[in-house]
Amino acid sequence: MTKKVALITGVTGQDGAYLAELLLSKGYIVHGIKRRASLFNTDRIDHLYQDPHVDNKNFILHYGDLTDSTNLIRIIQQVQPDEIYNLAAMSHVAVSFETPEYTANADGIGTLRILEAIRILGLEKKTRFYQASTSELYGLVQEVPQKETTPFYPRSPYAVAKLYGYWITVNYREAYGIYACNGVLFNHESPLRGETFVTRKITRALARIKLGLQDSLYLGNLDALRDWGHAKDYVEMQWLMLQQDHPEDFVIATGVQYSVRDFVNAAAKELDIAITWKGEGVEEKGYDANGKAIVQVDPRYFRPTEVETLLGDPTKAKQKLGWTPKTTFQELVSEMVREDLKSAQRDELVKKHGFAAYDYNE
Ligand code: NDP
Ligand code: GDR
Repeated sequence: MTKKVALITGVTGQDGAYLAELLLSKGYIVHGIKRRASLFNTDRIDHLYQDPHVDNKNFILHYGDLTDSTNLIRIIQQVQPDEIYNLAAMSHVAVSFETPEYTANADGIGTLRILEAIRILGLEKKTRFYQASTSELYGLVQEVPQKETTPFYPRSPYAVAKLYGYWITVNYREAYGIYACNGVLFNHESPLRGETFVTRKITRALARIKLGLQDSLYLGNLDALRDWGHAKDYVEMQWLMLQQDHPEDFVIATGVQYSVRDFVNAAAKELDIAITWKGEGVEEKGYDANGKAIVQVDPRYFRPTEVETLLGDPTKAKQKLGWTPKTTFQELVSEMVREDLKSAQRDELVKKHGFAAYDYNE
């Protein structure tokens, strides 16, 4: 039997790494697009690396960028993929306010470039397409919980760019009969999560505070509410969406909501440390626990327009795809804390033996 061929954009990111692993375990030949960087940027997928000099490789990397049409057309022509997973994006909501034009180019027009490549190469009937859409589309929420039919109200340049990506995917499905789907995924985290997203920032800082490598953690809006799942569970859905008889869009979420403050408390509990809350009126709310870890509100992390609350309704995915999330909030926090404690222990060892440790207080 010939092996299925998949192409993943954003293969070096959190989801890209989990998805590549999943597809390889299912017997796929997996191609990934990585960006050229001045330092190695393949940490998350190094365990999957295969020597380019040996035959019959099933994991192959290509240099590329979502802002370069010629590059995308060439790679897709060469690879002739059965499935494309478009995970690449400038994915940080706060940073999108600093780089709005680039974000629109990569996250919005980048999606169009891939769909056009499929069309230009005459692959409409062969290649299935997954678009990494987001709960950020709901922004200023119009309905609770949010489901596939809830109206969108994006609140950042990132979300507006992703809105274009969402609709161009729907349009190419309807106009050209491409099997194209949007996964509207709510926040999903893991030990592989980027260090500047709030969950990883918290687990990493508290683990270091536990070991005396730093004193404080600076955060923005502690009251923001999110529906947090595990990335490993969510990439399974990305694959399932491309295995159906007809292409459809799906909301993927846990249906349970916690605040940023809840996340801090859950991580502190795992590490058995108490928190002292400071700044922006938090003391007045009676949160000062005189603890070891100082969590301080820093307005620099507030966004010009915030998404205060997100809560997903994954009923359609449960019914049509038979999917339920496997990891609970507590299990997720526990795994992230455990992994960050291991790396803090490595830094502690280095420090004890006379080398300067990095200051990760960002
Ligand atoms: P990451 O930020 O971890 O990964 C993003 C990936 O995109 C990285 O491989 C990055 O490369 C790559 N990338 C960025 N810009 C470009 C570009 N111009 N050309 C090519 N590649 C590029 O994101 P996640 O893995 O968390 O998310 C995957 C996708 O899902 C993203 O599109 C994100 O917006 C979306 N999403 C994520 C959710 C989440 O909670 N994680 C929820 C909903 C949607 P490099 O490593 O070089 O930076
Ligand atoms: P989000 O994730 O914006 O939901 O986007 P992030 O973890 O950045 O923020 C979640 C909430 O926490 C608040 N917050 C902070 N956020 C960061 N990054 N740093 C802080 O110090 C901080 N303090 C409080 C934020 O204001 C926000 O309310 C993620 C990304 O993965 C997107 O790509 C994806 O589309 C959505 O999830 C679903």
